[in-house]
Amino acid sequence: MTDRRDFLKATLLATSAMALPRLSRAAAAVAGSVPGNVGARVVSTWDFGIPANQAAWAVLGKGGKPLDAVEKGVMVPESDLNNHSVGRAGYPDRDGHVTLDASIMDGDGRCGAVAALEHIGHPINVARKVMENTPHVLLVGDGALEFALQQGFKKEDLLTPESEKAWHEWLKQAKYKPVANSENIDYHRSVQTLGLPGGKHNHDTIGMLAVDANGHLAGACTTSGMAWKLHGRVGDSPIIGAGLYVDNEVGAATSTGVGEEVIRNAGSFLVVELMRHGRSPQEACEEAVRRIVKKRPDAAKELQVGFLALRRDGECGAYAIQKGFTYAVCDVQQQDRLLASPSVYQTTYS
Ligand code: SD4
Repeated sequence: MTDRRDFLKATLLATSAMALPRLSRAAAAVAGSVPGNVGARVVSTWDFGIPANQAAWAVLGKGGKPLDAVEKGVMVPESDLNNHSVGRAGYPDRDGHVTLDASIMDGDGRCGAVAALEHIGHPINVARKVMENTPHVLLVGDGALEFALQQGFKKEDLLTPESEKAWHEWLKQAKYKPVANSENIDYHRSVQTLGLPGGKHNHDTIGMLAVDANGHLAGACTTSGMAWKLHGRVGDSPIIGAGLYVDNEVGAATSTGVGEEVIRNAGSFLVVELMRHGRSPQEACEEAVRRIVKKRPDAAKELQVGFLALRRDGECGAYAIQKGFTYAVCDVQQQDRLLASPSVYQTTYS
């Protein structure tokens, strides 16, 4: 047991999120919405959204395009986990493959995505190339890799020795059980709460939404998906309308948590449509979460899904099934704001 604990500790210390600034989780006040009309704004899921927002702000704050801003922004957690990167630090699927999902969308309807992509550290860049250089929206698996290599991306081995060891540990029990809020748990390297490998560590999805002063929007979402998933499993993050949806007429939404629940409900599209019909960003997120809970009430008690929405006037809102979902807000007034989303249940999982 001690060995295992030491191993986990070593693994955790070796992996990526250490490179990002540590944030005081106590600093996050509960707030479901933040008023708009402050000019450009960028919002992201989880605590690691703060440094990601700041990278996006370096583009957006200077009058750059929201699409460029979100691409640059989400590369921060991708890079951080590579040197650490999403891929390198991300745990593999149950067969030992690190497979990445990502999507990007402009408010004018252009979008691109990759799913189950192996060996490329910045899947968001490949998603953008799919959008710009192909007539398609989504490329998967070997085809996505082939395309990336044709576009000049370099093939990397994304499975670190630490991740490989963790995978071997997991194989001893081989139990798949997603754990709520593991994104922030992993980010803060909370060794005690991680416990045994075998169903945790589903970390590091970032969903980011940006709006410029003219109400032009864009969004990006990138993840290594759920650890220990079946080989070939694809979550919500690369599915336009599930993990991400953006429409300049209304606003944008993104999601994090157990992707299957989001896909079942076309979550991000639903949030945007609810805003189109007059709900505020927070009300829209609340309704989307409620639908997920209503569909599978028993399962919902233990799983996490969080939505984040940004209306074209800059107002943003968030809601989650479980307590513990946080989101970061960045605008001209403040670039490192972190808020705790309200939730259906109040149990703390982190
Ligand atoms: C997925 N929604 O693959 C992602 C996982 C996630 O933070 O959000 N992790 O289902």
